Amino acid sequence: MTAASSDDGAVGARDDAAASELRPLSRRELLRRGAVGGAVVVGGGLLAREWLADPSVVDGEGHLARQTTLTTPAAAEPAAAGGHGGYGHVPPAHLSADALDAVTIPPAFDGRQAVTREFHLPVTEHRMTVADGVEVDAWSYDGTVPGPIVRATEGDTLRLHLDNRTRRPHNLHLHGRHDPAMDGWEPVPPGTGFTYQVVAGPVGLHPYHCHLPPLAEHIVHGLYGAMIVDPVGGRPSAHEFVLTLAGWDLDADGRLDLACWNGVAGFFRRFPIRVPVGERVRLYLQNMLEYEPVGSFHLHAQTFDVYRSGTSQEPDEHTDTITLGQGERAIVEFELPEPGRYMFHPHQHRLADIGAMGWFAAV
Ligand SMILES: [Cu+2]
Repeated sequence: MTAASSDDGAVGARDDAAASELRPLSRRELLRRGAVGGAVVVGGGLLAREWLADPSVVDGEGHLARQTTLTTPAAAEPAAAGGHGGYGHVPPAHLSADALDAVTIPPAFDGRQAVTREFHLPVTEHRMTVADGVEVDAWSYDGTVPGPIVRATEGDTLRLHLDNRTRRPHNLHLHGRHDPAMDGWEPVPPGTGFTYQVVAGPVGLHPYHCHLPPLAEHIVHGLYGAMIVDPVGGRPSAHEFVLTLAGWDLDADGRLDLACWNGVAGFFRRFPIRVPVGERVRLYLQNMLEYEPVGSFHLHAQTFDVYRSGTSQEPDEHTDTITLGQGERAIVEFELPEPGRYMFHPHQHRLADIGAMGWFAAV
């Protein structure tokens, strides 16, 4: 993975625009990138009802017939509170719609099995802009918060190379099943490294995170990520996204000041996640909140299948809200049958109010 720091220290905005111009955009990329550079800008005076019903128009080829920016118009938001709008903070103004793609869209299942997969996870400390006008001292794996999405097929050998480039000890603890000698609770001193080698399993979604005491301090600074372990042969085709719920404690008082899906407050409120109408969507959800005993994911206007921890391929329940304790995770699947915007947020509404509210746009 490439370190993803931009000039001002914002993380997640990968500088690969030039490379992306050299290859045709996939349908998925088209849907995502259509959110920027549109020819028709949604005016600030558009009524909320019109805005909700008109995410954009896509022709039969999947091309955007009428490019429309999906940035949220102020008029479609509830009354502003504290200058931040009704749902907490807004993302940094310089971030584009694809700024979090690297930590949101997982690498595609590649069909390989019984192979060795290597991931390089340097730990660094740096400034990161996590809401409009809000910078934090972030500690990260490979320059992004959350860290890189690790993906493997059950039974693969995973080699995770930790390189501690900071002035304090860190490490990498994997959830899931593995040799206890590779559990990652032992400190990796500053300036040194360690390679964790495990056999990927069981099938599911498993977080990884730093396990240096005090754990809450290390996690709330950004040292966490997601590991997807696919069954041999993969899961049925779907549009896949990883959403990690976590937060930032700006004044070190043991209480979150910002809550985020994938590190940046309000990002998916500004830039809805675009999915095709009627096609299967699979979310890999995990709760890496500190200082909050519980989080959840609630989807408006549609219900979904829940696969708790992703360890079974038969759904555990069908609902519109799933509650996740710290470290818990789930895979959820749904289709959005009608064009429009579908809100999502934790049902702990303080978390939505401080930045963890977002939208899906079915187009
Ligand atoms: Cu740490």
